[in-house]
Amino acid sequence: QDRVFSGIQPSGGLTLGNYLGAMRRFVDWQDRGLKEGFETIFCMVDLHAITVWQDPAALRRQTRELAAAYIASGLDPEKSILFNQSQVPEHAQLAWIFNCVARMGWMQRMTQWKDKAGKNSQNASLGLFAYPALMAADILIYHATHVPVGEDQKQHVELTRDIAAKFNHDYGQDFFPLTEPVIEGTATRVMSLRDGTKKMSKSDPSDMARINLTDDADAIANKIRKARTDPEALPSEAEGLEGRAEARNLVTIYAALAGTDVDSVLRDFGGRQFSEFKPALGELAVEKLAPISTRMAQLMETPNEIDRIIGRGAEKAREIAEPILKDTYELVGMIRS
Ligand code: AQP
Repeated sequence: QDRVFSGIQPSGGLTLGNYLGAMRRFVDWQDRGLKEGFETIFCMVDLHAITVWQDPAALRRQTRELAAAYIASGLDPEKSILFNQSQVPEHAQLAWIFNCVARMGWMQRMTQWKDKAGKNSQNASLGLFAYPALMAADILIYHATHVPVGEDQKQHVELTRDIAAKFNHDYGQDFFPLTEPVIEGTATRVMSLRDGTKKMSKSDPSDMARINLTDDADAIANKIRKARTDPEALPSEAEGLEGRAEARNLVTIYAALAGTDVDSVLRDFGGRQFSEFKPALGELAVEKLAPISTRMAQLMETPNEIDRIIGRGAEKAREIAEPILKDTYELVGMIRS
């Protein structure tokens, strides 16, 4: 039986990268799940967010904002399970077991660890190092079979398979599924507007590097106008984007927002200068994002209602997670009485 799980960290304002690479695709999965009869589970991973410092008041606000963004993007709490990670304690409980299954060397190879800990890794939190084991627990506590993610999370989902395989081997049972990362769509890696070789990220120190889901029309248009580009006109075929990371990024964003592909965008804009393309992209981005930010703002006016929705989601999630944790403890040899 298929089951889909994914999550996003409430670690700051959401970006266009989170929307195109993750959220928008979660909605497609929700609809597919309804048609084909499988469950879809989406989470605000607050335990992951605190692997780097989060101000408590900001974390609360960002968690509610992420819930609002999920709903505003089209996730329906009646159709998908929508909840907050720390409200389902089974995630952390299974993560401990996985901390004992996963090997130090596996974690050390993770590029996210290397990028985020940087040269000063002695000062990074232990939680940041163990991040992928908690992520494996998020997925496997539901026996999820498919995890839609952006390109950057592929390595972590592959590690989830390694953890599942080692657990199954060590305890002699085919217990956890070998989950598939699902990386599909036009914009699986949206890049920074200031540097086409860096991922667009909510924690980038420069706000001009990203489009936030809460940016207003002027801010969106301004950021796109100021986005770094080269002086050439747009090519008429995709091969012409080779070695032009910034140009490729803007064309890819256009294609993803318009629901088309890069070739078709270049058919329309090939030979045109950025001075023509950028305003068109700005207009399209505002058209697609404004309804989401408006709906988010409405939802944020009633935080108690958001809390009620995610509390109900957590109850539903626990109904699945509890028995799986119980069986896991059983396999490991822990007494439950
Ligand atoms: N730039 C991106 N392009 C495509 N997909 C992206 N995702 C993130 N950035 C891009 C996808 O969004 C989902 C949630 O990511 P996350 O917030 O849990 O963690 P992250 O990947 O570390 O995202 P950020 O924005 O870079 O957060 P910070 O700055 O806090 O680390 C994932 O599916 C991810 O692939």
